[in-house]
Amino acid sequence: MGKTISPFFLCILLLTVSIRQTWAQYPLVLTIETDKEYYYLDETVYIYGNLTLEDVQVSDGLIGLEIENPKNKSIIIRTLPTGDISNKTWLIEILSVIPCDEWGVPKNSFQIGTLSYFNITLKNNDIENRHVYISVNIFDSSQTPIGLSAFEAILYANSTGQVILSVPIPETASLGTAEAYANVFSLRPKQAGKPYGPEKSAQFNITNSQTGSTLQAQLYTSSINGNFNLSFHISPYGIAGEYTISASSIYEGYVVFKQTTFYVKVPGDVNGDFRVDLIDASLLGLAWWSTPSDPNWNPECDFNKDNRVDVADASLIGRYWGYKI
Ligand SMILES: [Ca+2]
Ligand SMILES: [Ca+2]
Repeated sequence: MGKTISPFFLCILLLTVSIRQTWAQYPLVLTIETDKEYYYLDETVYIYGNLTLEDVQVSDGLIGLEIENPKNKSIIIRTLPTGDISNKTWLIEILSVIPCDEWGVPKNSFQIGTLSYFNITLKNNDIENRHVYISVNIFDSSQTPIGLSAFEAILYANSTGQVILSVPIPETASLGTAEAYANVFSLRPKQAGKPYGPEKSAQFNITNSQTGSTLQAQLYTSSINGNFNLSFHISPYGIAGEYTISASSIYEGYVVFKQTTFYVKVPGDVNGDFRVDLIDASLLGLAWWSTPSDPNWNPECDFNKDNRVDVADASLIGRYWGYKI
């Protein structure tokens, strides 16, 4: 009598194969990218990504994002939705963020060179006490991140809490309508902390001593069907070098953490030593008036990326002359 495979055994075998296929990859996948590998100071960085659970777009997720400059200082902490999250309830909600003075009295404009304050009220909807990392991140009217402040605390179960965070407004901030984003995480995103709920924002004005301004800020965040994106401007007074983006998310009990980097160069720095000096000027001289088809073409001299090395590029050397880290 020949041996036959029992249907029961075959069934177990198939089950094992299918389980293996399902679990070959961690079910929650987060991608994060930038539109370019490197940027110059005073350019706009565009970050985008996607969240999927078992290959299906997650359209009601939250991504915690943190960006550190080359000196390991955080310049951005934000929470980005991956779609419409308006009907969801959250473990912890930010009820309000109100620009104010140091005593908590509402105030809607701050002078450059002074401290701005933000009164943040949170509510813990959970039956457990929660450790919270609360941050406020401000962007000026040119979408440049200009300040960040954070605070850690325990938020008791089923209760509300309030904190006033201060952020200095730098002298280099653009005047006009600025935006403050309040966020709440279990830990900071860099430490794989997860967003507890959506961010909340408030507008205020940045003025100089003489006059206010009525410029309107435009916000470039949007999300649809599992995708998220964020764009921001790198300050012309910013720091050149390698920036790190950390992104974290939690969805249906799965957690993900991802990091990527981008590079910021100084316009005028041809040889990439983070200084703008005579060496760069002489390299620009060698490539003068060239286009990509010329033998003396040097793309590193074309700072404004218009495929010609000319006065526009020379003026950027002039503008950043003497720059060093
Ligand atoms: Ca240089
Ligand atoms: Ca050029």
